[in-house]
Amino acid sequence: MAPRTSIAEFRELVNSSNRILALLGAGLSAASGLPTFRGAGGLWRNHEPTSLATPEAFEYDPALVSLFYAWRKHMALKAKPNRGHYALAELAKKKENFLCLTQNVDGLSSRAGHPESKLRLLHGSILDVKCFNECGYVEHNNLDDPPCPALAPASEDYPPDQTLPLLDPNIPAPKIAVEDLPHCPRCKTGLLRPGVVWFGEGLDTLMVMGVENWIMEGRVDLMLVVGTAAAVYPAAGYTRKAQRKGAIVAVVNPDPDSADGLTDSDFFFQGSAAEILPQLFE
Ligand code: BJW
Repeated sequence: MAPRTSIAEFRELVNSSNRILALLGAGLSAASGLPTFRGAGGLWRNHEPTSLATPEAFEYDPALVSLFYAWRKHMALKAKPNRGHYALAELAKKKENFLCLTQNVDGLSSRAGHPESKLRLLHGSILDVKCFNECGYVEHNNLDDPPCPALAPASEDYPPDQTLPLLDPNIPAPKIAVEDLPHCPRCKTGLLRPGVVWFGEGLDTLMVMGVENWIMEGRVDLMLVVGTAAAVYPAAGYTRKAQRKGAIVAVVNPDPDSADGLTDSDFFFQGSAAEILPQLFE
């Protein structure tokens, strides 16, 4: 059966829902000017963004991966939450039994005022910094932009009609010596890396247990899936789990074919999350 598209019907469902789970992805922040990973977000220089999001990539070329994340951090700090972030934050304040799982590391949901107790940062935060050698050093909410002088090319601002040289794949990436990258102040030997979850790394165990418990401990009335290709696990699997607990699933995405695993959603709202979410929760 084709998914329903009636906003009026959906608003009634939101009002009558007791427990609501939301899964957010990069598409939510697209209207804030932050690129997505797959599809229209495109390449970073000539790299697939996901190919830089691995410990192996960092080990192989720490300067390139550090530049990528320094640029992403600069963009996240410059960006402003959009109407979609604010609409979700308001819904979270209104609904007692609301849990929001964001795959985004940009901090925009928090900056929109989303209650922290109802927000789980599945893939960490780009503002956190930790030791790549796993000596245990972690720093939260580091706002250094650029993170060190050698990474300054990632924090340059260019007029919108010009391409930042760093982003032009025809211009060689700046040569940065490993010694000039930020090092761990505790063990002194490890490089500092962003506090995000790369492919092949586990998510925070306690957080995952908390999320699974929340889903299992009662009927989920409504599951919102916003701006994600739902291609990365364990995040992508939460929709099925919620469905098995009775959830009605609603997807917000401009591309109806983007999320292969979500073709059997109950509601589908085609368009930008920044435009659609405020209409859904009015
Ligand atoms: C709009 C829009 C607008 C555009 N409005 N929408 C089970 C099966 C198979 C594999 C695995 C499995 N379990 C684990 C794995 C391995 C792996 C995995 O999932 N691989 C898949 C590729 C299959 N998972 C892991 O490694 C995870 N770790 C783990 O499970 O540990 C245990 C374990 C390890 C190994 C094996 C087995 C178990 C960790 C995953 C970490 C993902 N990390 C990244 C980088 C984070 C840091 C950073 O930001 O750089 O997370 S990768 C990247 O993908 C990032 C994102 O959060 C994530 C999801 O992307 P998202 O948000 O969906 O973005 P896009 O770009 O894909 O989609 C954007 C969407 O928006 C599109 O649909 C657009 O149409 C839409 N859109 N404009 C609304 N205006």
